[in-house]
Amino acid sequence: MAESNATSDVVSYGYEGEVALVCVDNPPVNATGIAVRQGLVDAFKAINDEGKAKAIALYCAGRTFIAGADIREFGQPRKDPSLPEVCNALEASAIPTVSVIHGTALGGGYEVALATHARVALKGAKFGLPEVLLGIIPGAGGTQRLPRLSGIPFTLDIAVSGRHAKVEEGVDKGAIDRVVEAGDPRDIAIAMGQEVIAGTLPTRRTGDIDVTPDEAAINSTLAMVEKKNPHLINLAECVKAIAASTKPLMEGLAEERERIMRCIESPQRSGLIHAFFGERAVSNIPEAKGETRALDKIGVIGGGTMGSGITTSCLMAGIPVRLIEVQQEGLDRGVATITKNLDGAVSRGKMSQDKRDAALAMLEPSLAMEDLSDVDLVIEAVFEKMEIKKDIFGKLDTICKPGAILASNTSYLDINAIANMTNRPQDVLGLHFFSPAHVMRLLEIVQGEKTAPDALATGFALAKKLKKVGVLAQVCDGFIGNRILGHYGKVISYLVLDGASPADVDRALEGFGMAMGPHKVGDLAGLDIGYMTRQRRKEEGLPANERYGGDIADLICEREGYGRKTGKGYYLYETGAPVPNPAVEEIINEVRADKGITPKTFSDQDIVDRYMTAFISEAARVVEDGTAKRPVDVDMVFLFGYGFPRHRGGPLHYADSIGAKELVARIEAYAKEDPNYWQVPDLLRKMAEDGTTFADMNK
Ligand code: T1G
Repeated sequence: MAESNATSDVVSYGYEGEVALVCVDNPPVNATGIAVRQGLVDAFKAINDEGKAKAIALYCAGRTFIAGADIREFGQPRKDPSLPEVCNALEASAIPTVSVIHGTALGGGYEVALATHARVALKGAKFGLPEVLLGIIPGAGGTQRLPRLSGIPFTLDIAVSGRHAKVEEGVDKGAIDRVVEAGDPRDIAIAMGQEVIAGTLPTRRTGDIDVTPDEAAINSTLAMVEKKNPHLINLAECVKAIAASTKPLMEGLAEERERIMRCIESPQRSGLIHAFFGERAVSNIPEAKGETRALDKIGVIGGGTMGSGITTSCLMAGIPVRLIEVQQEGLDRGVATITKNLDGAVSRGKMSQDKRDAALAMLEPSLAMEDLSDVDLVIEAVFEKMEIKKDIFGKLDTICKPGAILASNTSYLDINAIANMTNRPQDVLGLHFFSPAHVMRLLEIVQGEKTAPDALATGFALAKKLKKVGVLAQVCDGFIGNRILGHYGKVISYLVLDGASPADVDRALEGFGMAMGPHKVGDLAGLDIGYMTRQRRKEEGLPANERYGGDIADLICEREGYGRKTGKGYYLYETGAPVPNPAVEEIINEVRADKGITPKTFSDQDIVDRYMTAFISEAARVVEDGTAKRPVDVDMVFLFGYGFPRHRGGPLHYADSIGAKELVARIEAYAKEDPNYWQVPDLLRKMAEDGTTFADMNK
């Protein structure tokens, strides 16, 4: 223990002269689990009872000041003292108190600091109230005390965005009292306690300060959150809790408590916390650990959309890239795209101009594949044609140095077939990026039969360097994401064939939380991509009794165009905003008539149910056959690669809210219309019999 008197196994206190020191030491981030809460209350009580101190300084051991409530406790039975009670006890201390902040004082951590009588931070530290990112709101006084120090507008900014602010900004806003040069938090705690005693560091109870009302800020923020995130109830709850800060503190705290409880009980909280832990869980696997190879220099083959996006991502992470193209025109185009991407990052405030210049200076364009002889890893990002890839990997086999990793960005081709074009299949794997590759965070890391463990672990190390979410996938057509998309994409065409309009489907799925309905996405991406895939599959011969759903889309491509880029697709784009294309309705009626289909009516819920049941059934099969390691891996693929609504947690987290029994019943009912498409996965049937959940499989 850092101090001599332990009040729990993670909190201790001691004295340096007339300064009492309270230390929290609860790795990894000093989250306020019950032992921290009880320890703090007991420490502050003991120091006040002993009366030996004239100031109390609270600091933390380890990498950071308290980074929040222990998220793992959510959904569990509550244990007192609650964090609000801890904060009230600290604020009530008769002996003046000061918090010393280092690392990230977030959520409940910053709320503890707000309840002390002054806040001093080490240079470089950050603070924030990111609870809304977890589907809840600050629930230990943050919505009530921060307005007392910094006003309602700043509190709205910090609490509704969930952003981490620099402590220097906090000083400007009164949210932090002082920033000191970095040093040992305990030493600074002693010095600040002495300053409190000397009166050179003023202290006051935050709760004693009045709040200036600001109806305009409250109402404009309410309007903004209800427009921007109509699905997230917690944002409006957060704004309304902040509005209550004009009441006496205890009344405001009571309202804040009532509002956070509403959020904690919502499925959004469960989905967002699943997303928080899932993002970390997917790389917390044996395959991602252990020996890795060098990643000092990367080669990218192909300067098209993907190749330039991947190159941009590597350059932004500070990794030099040699970009290879076969012709000068293509190479110039790639360099221009990369330059545009980097300039975009500067204009979006994602990187400084200096960093952008340094990144661009690490780009070495070349027309000679031989220039890849010294790179540590090559990422091939050329056309999705197996012959081209085999030819490239055959050449790389002789050009690249021993131990260099040879990766393909293919989105569905067989990595094993590519690996077998080399004498070093142990160095080959798939690194499947998602467009735009310098923005989308998902990276599917595809393990070949012979991929060496250190090569695979290097794939995860690259994901971490690029700040991407690396998910392990086994080889199959489409790996995890595109394989599941390939299945649920069919139900969308079946719904339109059987009676729904494209606009009905888009509206229903946008109501479910998708950022954009599938037909608008198709128009945006270009309908020609799907058209070519369908023609390829038809040439290869469709599976015998599969219902072909592409007639309508084929005719739209042949008669109307490819969507936004040609001005016409499912929608018309004359005015910019998408308007349903009347010609599409005629095509739909024509195809239905040809097929003798009598259109049915589908409610928005019917559409969501069919879509998600199809989605979940293929996702279950992907887990069942081991293509994905666990359900959480599938969830993260769709949160970080396909825009699945984050507050739903992912398709299989959402599946648990329906239950395996209901899902099996739905599939059996739908199977009466199409027994080939609607088949109950064995895993789901077993879950229905055993009463188990996908969450059980994540443990
Ligand atoms: N509770 C439990 N575990 C946590 C945690 C938390 N709050 N924060 C992080 N961890 C674990 C994480 O799962 C990982 O575990 C390890 O710590 C390192 O995290 C009443 C109710 C602090 C910026 O939202 O933003 O307070 O994988 O890998 O990249 O109003 O963690 O090693 O087993 O992310 O350096 C509000 C959430 C909670 C902060 C550090 N607080 N955490 O990032 O490391 S709600 C938050 C973070 C609340 C009150 C309400 C980040 C970080 P493992 P890491 P990092």
